[in-house]
Amino acid sequence: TAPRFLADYRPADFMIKTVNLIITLDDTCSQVISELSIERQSNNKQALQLNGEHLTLVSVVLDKQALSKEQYQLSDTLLTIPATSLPDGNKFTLTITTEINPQENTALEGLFKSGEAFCTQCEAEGFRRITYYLDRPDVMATFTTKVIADKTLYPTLLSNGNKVAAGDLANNKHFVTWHDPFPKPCYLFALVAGVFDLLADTFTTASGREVALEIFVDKGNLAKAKHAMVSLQKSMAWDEETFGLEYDLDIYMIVAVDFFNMGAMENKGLNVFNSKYVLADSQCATDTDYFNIEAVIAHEYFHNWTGNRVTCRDWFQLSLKEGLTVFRDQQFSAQMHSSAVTRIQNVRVLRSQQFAEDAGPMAHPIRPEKVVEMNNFYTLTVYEKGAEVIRMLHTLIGVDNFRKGMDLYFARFDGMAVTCDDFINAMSDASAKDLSQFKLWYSQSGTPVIKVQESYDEQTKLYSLTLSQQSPVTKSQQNPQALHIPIKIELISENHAGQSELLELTQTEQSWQFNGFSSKPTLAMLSDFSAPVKLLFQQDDASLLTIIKQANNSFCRWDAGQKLLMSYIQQLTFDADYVIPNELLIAINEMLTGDGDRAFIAEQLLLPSFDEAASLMIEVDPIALTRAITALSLFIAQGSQEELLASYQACQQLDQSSANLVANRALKNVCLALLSYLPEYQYLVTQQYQQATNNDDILQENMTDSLAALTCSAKHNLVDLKQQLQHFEMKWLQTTLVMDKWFALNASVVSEDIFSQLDDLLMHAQFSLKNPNRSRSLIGAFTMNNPKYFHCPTGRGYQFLAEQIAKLNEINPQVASRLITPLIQYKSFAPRHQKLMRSELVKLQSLPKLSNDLKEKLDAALQ
Ligand code: BAL
Ligand code: ZN
Repeated sequence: TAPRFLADYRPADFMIKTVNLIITLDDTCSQVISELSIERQSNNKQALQLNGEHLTLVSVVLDKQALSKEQYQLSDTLLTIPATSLPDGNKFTLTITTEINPQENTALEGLFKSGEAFCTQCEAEGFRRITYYLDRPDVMATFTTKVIADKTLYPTLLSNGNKVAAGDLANNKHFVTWHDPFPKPCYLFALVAGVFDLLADTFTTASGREVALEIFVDKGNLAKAKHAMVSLQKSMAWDEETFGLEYDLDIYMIVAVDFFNMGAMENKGLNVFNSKYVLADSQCATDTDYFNIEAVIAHEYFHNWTGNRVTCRDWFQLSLKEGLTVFRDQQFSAQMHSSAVTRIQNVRVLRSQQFAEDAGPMAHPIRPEKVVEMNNFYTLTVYEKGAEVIRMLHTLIGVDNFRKGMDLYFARFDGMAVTCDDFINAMSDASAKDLSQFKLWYSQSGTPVIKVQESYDEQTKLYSLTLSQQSPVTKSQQNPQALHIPIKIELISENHAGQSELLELTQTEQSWQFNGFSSKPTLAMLSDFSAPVKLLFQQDDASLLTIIKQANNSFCRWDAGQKLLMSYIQQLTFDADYVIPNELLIAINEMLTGDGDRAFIAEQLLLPSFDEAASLMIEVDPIALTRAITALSLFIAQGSQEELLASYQACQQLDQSSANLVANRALKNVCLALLSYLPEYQYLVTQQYQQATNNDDILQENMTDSLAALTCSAKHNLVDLKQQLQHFEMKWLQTTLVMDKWFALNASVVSEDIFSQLDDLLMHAQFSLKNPNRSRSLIGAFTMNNPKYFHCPTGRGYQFLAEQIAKLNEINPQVASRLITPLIQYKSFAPRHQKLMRSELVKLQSLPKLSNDLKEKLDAALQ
């Protein structure tokens, strides 16, 4: 497929005003009758070109007259009705009948089967697999959908909007008709049919309307939907309080399914969710699962305004809705939990994965300019960096102006499909801030590097700070411009307790002076991580230790610790005999024996991951890096063992509110992870596993603790590991989401025989490449959590990944294309590894039936 360019955007020649769908469900031959009322937009007599893929066309009827085959043209991707076949008037009705095979749809785009249920995924371009349509987000229509299916097999029939009719039909069939009064693009269309348990509740909006809330889950899972329901109610209240945004339909439905490419989908009034982001109880879900469920429920709910009421003009504008909605869900999570810890976790994701993406062959601005396969652009850049761009805007104009800007955005654009520029203009008008330079964040890719130089004049007591910025030069970005970057800093000195400043860096190089320091202050850069940048700033250990102890900003305190740890990892990578200074242990012991927030201390003790470290290094030697991280962990474990043990035990004994329980578990399990490097403490792992997974009192069982113990067992390949994994498997064999964790654990075992284990796992009765969660839990977990063997010097890890991608290419191109990420980023590794990774990519490039998704990435990686 040829690339599409942002610069080529043209408004549609035709609009679709209403869509009447009658969908009769059948496993292998579902019938779709689509009646479209169409309006020509200009007097130019253009042909009508409708998108359609994997469809069998049965008939085309124009204003009640059947068209003969000579009156239209059909290709694999388009139904074209030439101007000569269209009526003279500007309005007409087109009725198209098609047939589709949901059972064979393993790509999980359009209408497909998830287990026994039918469901849909239309974003970005899946609706064209349901019927011929103008499949673009700026074509917005009101939908009425009649779903017909067998009454016994599919008692629940759902679509967008409100239920307007239902009844029985012949042959044990029944129907339900749904009407959505809000015009929407077809990517927000949804249909679900199946047998479900229903958790029902209500929410009363600020203006007093009662909204029915319905969560549909597989039979037997009702109790596991409660957390999702409470999360939804919290999200609805938060959006009213924070942005004055109320829900607009009478009903909000969520359906949890097991086969889903994404995390969830914000279809109007009918969200479809990966069951991973709905189902939880303390026995089978971790604290992280609970957190993520709340965040994803919030994210999809927030889309109702930022995405659905105001949507994207074209897919290049994806960050308009995604960056903004991620920012909104991050703010929500920060208010529901510790804002410091939430921010730290956001930044970890950004620095470990988005920075790597922005430095790799698929680097793109948050508003891409060229796309081959849109599904390849649901990226960390569009989402996470997109959210950072919104956050910078929030920092630059302030919370009150941001709210005014949001109000203006909705006042101007409600019910419309708009652009990122429209959003920024609303923010600029509302705040009277010139954001023209800020807009460059939308068109430049790569992580900017900020060089920091400071000086202090003993005579004048003047402290000077010079910052210079450089965005990367790439083939598609020859001449990057200076960006508008909010830099929040803190100056720590004896006579100034953390003086905070917001600097606006707009030039390539810029200086600031600060008066009145009796001695050189210590600079804490990027409070709250105020911009998604890398710093080039050599700060000595003493300064970092000062920041750890004295900075007001908790992010800066955490970040200084990470910098210290990172500098030791780097030194150890070059020199395995490097002697780590004891000051590190003193700082760690102070944290452990102090009375700080336990969740925060847990973050401080968590070493930079392999990916985080790698994204900050050049030509990473993965073997040396894994060794360095192990050496540093061992050093801390040995040097702080008494304090770690004391903290571990103290956390276990505390029994307070549930927020504290989560923090206690976080700290306890970081301590366990470090202690488990020492053989004399490995009994704790066995003990914890027993208590958390095999307890006489079932209420004491806890998945966070169980998984933490198993992770230690897998990392050190402990003697009990095999038995634990077997026990865990038997216990959870019937619980799909927990079995995903089991597959992930198996893939993470650091053991010589991992490759034969992986082969066995692929053959496991419960493994299937057709289920995206399963594929990710085995293949994704191996590549992400097992760097030692993924990067093993023989290249076998790379080969394993490439073999699975080759199979997935034909089963589910979207999943294949996600999983290939670590291979295409080969240029960040040492030449020996680059060569091995590259050779796998070359082999993949010659696959027969190579999907667009993979082809786009392979072409970029190998050019
Ligand atoms: N719109 C795709 C799923 C999400 O970002 O919510
Ligand atoms: Zn989203």
